[in-house]
Amino acid sequence: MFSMMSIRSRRSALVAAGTVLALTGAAACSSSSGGGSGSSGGAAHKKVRLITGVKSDPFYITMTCAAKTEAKAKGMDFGADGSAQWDVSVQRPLLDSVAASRPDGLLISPVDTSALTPSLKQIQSAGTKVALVDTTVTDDSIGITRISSDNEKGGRVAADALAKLMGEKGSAIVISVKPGVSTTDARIKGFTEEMKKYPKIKMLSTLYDNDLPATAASQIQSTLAAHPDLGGVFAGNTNTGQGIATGLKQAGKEGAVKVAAFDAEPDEVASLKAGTLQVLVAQDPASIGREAVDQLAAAFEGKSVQKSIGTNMVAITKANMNDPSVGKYFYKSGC
Ligand code: T6T
Repeated sequence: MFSMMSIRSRRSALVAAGTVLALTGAAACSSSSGGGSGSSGGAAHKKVRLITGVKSDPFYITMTCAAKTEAKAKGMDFGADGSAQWDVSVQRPLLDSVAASRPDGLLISPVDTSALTPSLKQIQSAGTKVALVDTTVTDDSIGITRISSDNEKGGRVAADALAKLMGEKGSAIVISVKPGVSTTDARIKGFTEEMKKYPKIKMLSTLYDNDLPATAASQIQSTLAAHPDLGGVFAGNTNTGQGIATGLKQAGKEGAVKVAAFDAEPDEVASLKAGTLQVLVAQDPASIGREAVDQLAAAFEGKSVQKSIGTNMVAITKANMNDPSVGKYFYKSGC
């Protein structure tokens, strides 16, 4: 259960409502849409493409479903695709092929903060309006809008929740995707900084699983073998959360080792219900997709565009998971 508290940051507010902690997204600033792809008129019939980080990932499936519905309502010619795995060498050819089709707008979750920037600069200078959704790139000149959760804040929420579950003592570890992913890097930053408030919790070195559940499963088992006092784990995203749940089950440590995991895809929700995972920091991928389409439409219509938008997150536990206001944050596996 979470006590009432309110924490405000530049882009979002963490407001507790009963047992549900909600991060309220907010528009940080707006700028004129400026030039464009040379295409005139409104949003109708504009060619818009979405490239997600991993096509089979329920976070991105939920985002795609919402973006598709919003684009259809605005009469856009919308298409979506995604990498088969979290890898620049897989996403780059996808980006280059979409670029060759000269879309009016592109929504993309770049799988690296810099490797794809040359391709993104090229597509943007050819006139395509780019919206960065979920992940971003370091180069601020990319993207007329950037829409994501406040991932650093979400990492802090996970740290406070996990510390309380651990009785504020023992060893803990972070397992995440790979360095150079803007979202999960921010989560780790927030988590590790917040954990410094709990001096009796010893943080072990962060491990990376390349977004492979099987790797996360074996990593948690080898960590348990080396550190029998392991009391807590922070899982940086869905596949990591799934893998850690599997590894704890295989080690017979369900519930003994507390886990705070990012996201709320079906397997994670099932593990929360089973008591293998204890906290899910759920994002709002549907709003990310919807807002991105709306910002592209505004740009096509020559209206002002919000340069960055923070979307909601909610900390979900077994105690509040049946609350309808929380259930709407569970991710989909299809639409
Ligand atoms: O956590 C999400 C997303 O925010 C992150 O950028 C990559 O992993 C997910 O898609 C979940 O697998």
